[in-house]
Parts: sequence; structure tokens; C-alpha cells
Amino acid sequence: MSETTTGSILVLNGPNLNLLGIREPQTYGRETLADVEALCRTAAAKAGYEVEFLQSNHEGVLIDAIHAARTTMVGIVINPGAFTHTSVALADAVSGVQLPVIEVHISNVHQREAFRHHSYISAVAASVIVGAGTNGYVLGVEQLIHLVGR
Ligand code: CA2
Repeated sequence: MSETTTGSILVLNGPNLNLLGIREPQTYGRETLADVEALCRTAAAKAGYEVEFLQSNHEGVLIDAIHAARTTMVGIVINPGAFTHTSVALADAVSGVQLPVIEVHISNVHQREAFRHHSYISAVAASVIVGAGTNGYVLGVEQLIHLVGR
């Protein structure tokens, strides 16, 4: 970490979010995951934070990244994708690392199918942001910085 940076924020994205901006623009918008990464880096840099950005379609990779963050990151912004609604293991990883975690969903999951209304992650997240489009990631980074200071 350089003298001008305050710490690092992990921004995690779960399955299929690599397709952002490429498919289903009516639900998820036209911005790509690279655009989201740039938005997160800009928001974090305003407060002197760096961003580590990772997308994976594999539950274990996401869990390993959460574990590794315990000693290297100030907190996590995560869009767990469909694992939101299925993964006790991901929720256990989040509660296990004892870092502030902000859960983000691009779409308003509460306006969608009933199976998207429950999140295993929300019970262990510090904050939850839904339905703000890709700006939800910016709000997530800002909220995390608000919680950890600066
Ligand atoms: O609204 C969100 O951010 C979601 O986390 C997105 C997940 C969905 O399973 C959750 O219920 C809500 C799906 C991510 C898939 O992303 C795609 C993006 C473009 C095209 C196809 C899938």
C-alpha cells in the first residue's frame, strides 16, 4: 500500500455477471463489468482507497476470495448473483471474515420472481442496495467507506 492510499476494497461479482452489458440489457442495463470496475475504482479513489475486482462463476473461488480478504481488505462489496438465493456457504464465509460487507443487486429483486426475494447474504451483510442499476456498486463502495471511515 502506498502512502497515499488508505487500504483496499474487494469488489466481488458472482455467476454470469461477466455477461453484463452483453445480454439482457432490459434487466441489467448496457454497462459492462469493465465499466462497473472503472466506476468502483473512481468512487474508491476519491477517498484514497484501492479496489481489487473479481468475478467468478464458481462458488468456491468466491469463498476463497472472501477468506483471503480477511487480512488484506478493509471490507467487501459483493453482488453474489444467483448464489444470493442458494448459498449458505457464501453466507458463512461472509459472517466468518468479520469484515463489513455491502450486498449489491443491480435489479430490484423484490419486483422479480419470488425465488429472488430471499437472500442468504442479507442476514450477514452490513448494508443491502437493490434496484439502483450499476450505480448500486458506487453506492456500495461509498457506504463501505462511510462505515470504515474517511
Ligand atoms: O440484480 C442483480 O444484480 C442480481 O444479483 C443478478 C443475478 C440474479 O440471479 C439475482 O437474482 C439478481 C444474475 C446475474 C446474471 O447477470 C447477467 C447479466 C447479463 C446477462 C445475463 C445475466
